[in-house]
Amino acid sequence: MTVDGSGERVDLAELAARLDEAAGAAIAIPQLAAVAGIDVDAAYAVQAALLDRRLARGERLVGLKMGLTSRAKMAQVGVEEVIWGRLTDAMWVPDGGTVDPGLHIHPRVEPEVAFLLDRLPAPREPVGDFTDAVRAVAPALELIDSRYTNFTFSLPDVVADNASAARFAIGAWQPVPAGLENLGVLLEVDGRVVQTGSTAAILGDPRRALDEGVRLAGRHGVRMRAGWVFLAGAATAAVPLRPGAHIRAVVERLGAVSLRAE
Ligand code: OOG
Ligand code: MG
Repeated sequence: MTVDGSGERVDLAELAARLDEAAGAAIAIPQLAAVAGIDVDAAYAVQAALLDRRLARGERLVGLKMGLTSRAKMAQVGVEEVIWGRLTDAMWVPDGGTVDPGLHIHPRVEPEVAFLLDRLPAPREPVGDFTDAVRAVAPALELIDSRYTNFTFSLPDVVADNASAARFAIGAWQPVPAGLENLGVLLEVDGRVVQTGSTAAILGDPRRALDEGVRLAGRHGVRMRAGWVFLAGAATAAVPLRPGAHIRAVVERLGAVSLRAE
């Protein structure tokens, strides 16, 4: 697969291979978008090629994640655009499960809200009736791990890198609670609160993240399906995942989800 970004022909599959190998070896690589001359659209094509490599290994696409839907996250990484990425079954850690930080480059964790999707409208239409679109809601933790040196990237770089997706855990699913747009969120490390926020930090209302996801993924021909998981984006900045740490995210009225680092 090639594009003519700046007159040069760029092999998008080759860029995907570099990112995939960096993730597999847990060794950071330099940013590649500027050198390769790829824009955001080409970066989403790299992301799709990265998913193809996972599917070829037998992984299954189970949903989508949003990224940079809160000011705290945008400020942390210096990229001011909402992005999205793909989630596979291999990234899913059971609630209370263990992850090995040594399999990642510089893993960070962040508290999120997850939706279990139901009937979604066509990509060009607003989600409208959220109760039709979403079967259940849960507290979630995302473990992100940029494949780039120093966790530093441009917008096309982070898009190509599947929005830094690495692992995620989801707590117990439950009915959509009243006041979803303003629930308190805590991130705890070893029982100590290290970040506090609100679901309001996620585009003013995490439901808006679903609208954005339907729209943005739709632009690239991806239509969300019933049964998929959707991560609305972190409500606070992410914190480094240290070996041995016990991580817990608590969302008011939704309960908690946890994972442990080996
Ligand atoms: C990009 C991914 C952002 C979120 O929830 O905002 C993200 C990054 O911070 O590396 O997952
Ligand atoms: Mg996230």
